[in-house]
Amino acid sequence: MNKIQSAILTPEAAIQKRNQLMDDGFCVVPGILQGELLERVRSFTYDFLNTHATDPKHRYQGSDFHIQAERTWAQHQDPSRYHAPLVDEILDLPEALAACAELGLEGLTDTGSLIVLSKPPHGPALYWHQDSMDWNHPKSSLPWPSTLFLSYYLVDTTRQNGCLRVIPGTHRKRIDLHGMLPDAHGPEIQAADETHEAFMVHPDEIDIPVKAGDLVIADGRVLHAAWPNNSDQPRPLILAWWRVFPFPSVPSWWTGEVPPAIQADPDAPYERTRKPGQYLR
Ligand SMILES: O=C(O)CCC(=O)C(=O)O
Ligand SMILES: [Fe+2]
Repeated sequence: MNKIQSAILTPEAAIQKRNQLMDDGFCVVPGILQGELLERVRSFTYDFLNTHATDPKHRYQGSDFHIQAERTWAQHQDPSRYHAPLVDEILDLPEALAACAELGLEGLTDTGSLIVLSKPPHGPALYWHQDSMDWNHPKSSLPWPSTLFLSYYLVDTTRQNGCLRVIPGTHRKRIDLHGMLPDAHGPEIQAADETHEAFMVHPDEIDIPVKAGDLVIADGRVLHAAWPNNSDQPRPLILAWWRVFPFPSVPSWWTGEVPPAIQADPDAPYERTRKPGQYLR
């Protein structure tokens, strides 16, 4: 019998977090991955990282291993990827899905895999970037997200061991930094050294320190980075991409004016690009 999932957040907290996701581009739901499952995810991740060499081009991300859920592996075996049943468990985690439902994240669909990102002891900072590839699509101008990353850090994070940093609001508002950044995770930034502007300390940035197993939910459009790991311990995380509010749907809870961008032809083809254009004001 399925376990009945009780509420994760009070209704007030759920609205506060949803507003934060809309306004700032991220929010954190504490204590979602816990206990025995957190232990298993930790040992899976440490074993994986101990047995797979990281490519030096991923030194700023620490690593970039894509691990498919068993259910997608059965349909599509991509030789550049790995697979594990634990991925299905993480993507289906009832507490995470319940928290997202309480936030009102409608039409949420996983992409069938997750990414193991390490940050080894004394690993470098991660450069400023945003991960959206949909900047040619009018949905990129909408106040609500179309792509989210959901991550769990597997150790408590602080500025000392390389916590996440965010510049709130940059999922919808262009700032000076946007003009200085190469495409996320591309050859240009991978070849850069840490004097590049993408490693700057920005006056509007904030730290997002979390406890191991907290669920970090972020809009794929928001500018984010991570501090260097100045500790003697690794700072791994697992990150999964999700689609939400499939275009041209409007959140059921939306009370504002419906933006005209929603009228665009949902079937019109568009070229993927990581460069924000006319849809970022
Ligand atoms: O290392 C982190 O904290 C974030 C990783 C990230 O944003 C990325 O790899 O795109
Ligand atoms: Fe990222």
